[in-house]
Parts: sequence; structure tokens; C-alpha cells
Amino acid sequence: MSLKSISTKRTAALIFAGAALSVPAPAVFPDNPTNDYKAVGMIGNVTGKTFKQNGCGVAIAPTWVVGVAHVGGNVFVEEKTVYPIIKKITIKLKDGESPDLALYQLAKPVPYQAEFLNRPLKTAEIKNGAEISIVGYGNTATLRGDGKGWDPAKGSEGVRRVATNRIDLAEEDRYNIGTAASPKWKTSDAIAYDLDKPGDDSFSSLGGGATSKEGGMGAKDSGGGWFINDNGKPKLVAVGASVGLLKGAMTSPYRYGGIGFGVYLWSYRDWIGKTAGLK
Ligand SMILES: [Ca+2]
Repeated sequence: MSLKSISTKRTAALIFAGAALSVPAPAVFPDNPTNDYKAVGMIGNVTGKTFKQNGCGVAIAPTWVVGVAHVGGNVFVEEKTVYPIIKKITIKLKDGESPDLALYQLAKPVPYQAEFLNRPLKTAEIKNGAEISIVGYGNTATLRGDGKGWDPAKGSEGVRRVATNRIDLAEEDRYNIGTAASPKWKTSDAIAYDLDKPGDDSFSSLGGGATSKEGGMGAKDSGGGWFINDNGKPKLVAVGASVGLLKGAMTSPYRYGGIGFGVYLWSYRDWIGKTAGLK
């Protein structure tokens, strides 16, 4: 399946964003395994003794996980323990397109839960590129020989990794999580990063300055957590949703200049709180 769709950018040119599920090669890259962020787990299907990973999710309460609508499964795996999913809930809007956001209710409680950032992002954090940590279980990637970015590496999924980047902008992210024949459009309030090359801002598409572990995410990282350091504590601000690229500027969202979008959770805090019964 290969989907290409349009994301409307409020601030400048059009971005063409492919829904993350349509990208065949997954990755949180570079290859930085982490023991932190234990509330980020895998979502997938258990059939008999076989587990197939479809994406990620982040536990936000003992029996609730937040993720994206285009990922599903019958289990959430946190720290190698399997928790059956009872129910997946998405937002139903009367008017307009619903966001690519989902909540999963678990059959039994998980030990680790993430904390939300309990305030909106400040204008300065978006304008000045606050650093984020992107966490997921997709494959990693290797640097291209031509120095133009990354190539996802197959067969290395199932490891929790963290990459860093900066928030370059906040905008709506719109894409089709269905098929061309039977489209299911989603429009989410989102934040976005671009992939920068260390020491060379000429590839930058949204704002220069590579971070120490500059990287991003891909298909099976959908639903993974994006965290901001808030007074020394990692706070969840978004769940990874899609990758894309500037029209005509490049050929792969994994090359430098490629863009990743995360669903901005503050916009949906009322629905999340009400649905999951958070205090
Ligand atoms: Ca960047």
C-alpha cells in the first residue's frame, strides 16, 4: 500500500504527508536503545504464540493507553508483559474529520504510566524549537552512503529506542488512513520536526540545528510517545502519527529534510480525560 496525501500547512508551502502506516520501512533512528520511557509499549496482535507488532502506544493510566487511530491490535506490550486490549475508542466528530487518535482500554493494569504535559506548549517552545524525545519500537536506520540521510533497516524492530529532535512548527496534519478506493481522512492538530544533518543546515526544511541524537520515526513507531523535558521530567506532548516531505524537495521522508508529525495531545485533553476517566 502506498498512500500519498496532502497536509495543509498554515504557515508556508504545502507539505505532502504520507500516513505513517503507508511507509513500508519503520524506524526510530538513530540506534539508541533506552531503558527509560517504560510507559511506551508496542501494540499488535497475538495469534497463538506469535506476536505481530503493528505500532506503539503510551500508557497514561493503569488501564488506558493512548495511540493513533490507524494502529490496532489485541494486545499492548509493556516491558515484555502482554496486556489484552478490551476496547479501542476513537473520536467521533459530528462535523469535520476526526483526528488520528485512539484510546485503548486494557484488561489489567500496567505498572508504568507516562505523565502528560499539563499545559499547552508555549509559543517560544515552538518558535525556538524546544527539544523533544521521540520513543518507539520500530526498526532503526543506517546512514546513507551519499550523506543525504537515512535508510530504514529491516529486522531490528521490537527494541525501545529514543531519538531527539526539535519542534519546528504546529499545524494541522491531514492524511488518508484508508485506501484510495475507500478513503478515511484524518485531520489532527499536530506538531512537526524535520530531519537535520549535523553540522550542515543546507538540508533543513523547517528549521536548522541538529540535536545530539537527531532522528525521527517511521511506520511502526506510530502511536509512540513524544516527550518534552519539563523542569527535569519527561512529559508526554504528542503521539507519533505520520511522516512526510516537502513537495518536490526530496524523495524519502527518511532523508535529511524529511518531516514527522505527532498528534498534539493538549488539543484533545478533554476527550482523553473524559473517555479514560482521568482526574
Ligand atoms: Ca530537526
